[in-house]
Amino acid sequence: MPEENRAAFHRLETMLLIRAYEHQLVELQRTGAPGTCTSVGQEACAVGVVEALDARDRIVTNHRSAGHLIARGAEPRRLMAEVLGRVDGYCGGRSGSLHISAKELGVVLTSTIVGGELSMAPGVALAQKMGAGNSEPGGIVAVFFGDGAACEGIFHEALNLAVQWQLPLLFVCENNQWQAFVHRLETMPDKAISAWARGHGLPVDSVDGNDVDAVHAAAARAVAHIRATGGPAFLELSTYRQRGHYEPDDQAYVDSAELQAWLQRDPIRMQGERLTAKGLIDAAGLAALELRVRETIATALDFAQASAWPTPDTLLEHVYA
Ligand SMILES: Cc1ncc(C[n+]2csc(CCOP(=O)(O)OP(=O)(O)O)c2C)c(N)n1
Repeated sequence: MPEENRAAFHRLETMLLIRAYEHQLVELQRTGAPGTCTSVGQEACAVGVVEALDARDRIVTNHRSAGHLIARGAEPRRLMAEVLGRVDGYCGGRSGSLHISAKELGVVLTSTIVGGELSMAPGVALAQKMGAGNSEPGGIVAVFFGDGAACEGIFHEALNLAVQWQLPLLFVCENNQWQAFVHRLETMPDKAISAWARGHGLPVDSVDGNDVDAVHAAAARAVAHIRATGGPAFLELSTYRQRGHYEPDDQAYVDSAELQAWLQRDPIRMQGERLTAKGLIDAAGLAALELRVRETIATALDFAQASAWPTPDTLLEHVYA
């Protein structure tokens, strides 16, 4: 199979895996497990961008991080163990879904403080540039944040610093149209995010965030620019948060016509249709792929539920003071 087709398949399977993982978390939450903020509908952003990074690179992410982690190669069973607070989780069960970090994957941190990721990413990028700490030569940093974070002052501070200090930093705004329970058009003019970024004098690309191939192509261009110049680049990915802000959320405030329109452009559906149109997959092939990811998630759940709770005598371990 040509490389291009293999990549297209891999993107579809990774998006399916992210979706199945998050749907499992939603189910778990209904039975009393800790709630999470899912990225359902935004999988193409995570998969397209993370695939353009390499092992030297670092990721700084936010409260919708499952896609970024899974696209980076995180094991769903260890993620699930983390969310359930078990010792086999990436942070020994101490972080839940909102504060995960995975050093072995180069995922430096998950910030649940909106804009917190933007305040820390320039520092991580400066370390990469200086060859400090655990950085690797030539490595860059990708920071993921939402349209709500783009309304905060730190957005401009981070962009200004990255441009002035020429930091190897890829800004990735997942514009999912929502800021918790507020539609973004109540807080900003349409098309504001890219315009604001452009004002800081760095390359800016606005892309259909539900088209995984388009996201990947734009991310690859941005990463190439950062590696060639050492300076930052910016991507705005237009997408849609299909589920609520967190679980459970009845989405009573959502315009159902808007939601339905975006569901027609679901990123997994679009990639499935693209592969089908190329004759690379059929309905049976899609069903087999879906079955495979469901089995992976079922095994992950068994693993997570069988994992032990941290014991009280470890309470003060990993505490920084
Ligand atoms: C500084 C701060 N203010 C408010 C909150 C509560 N909060 C959590 S997520 C969120 C919405 C963020 O919107 P956006 O940045 O667009 O990200 P999205 O949730 O859409 O992915 C808010 C207001 C917070 N965690 N941190």
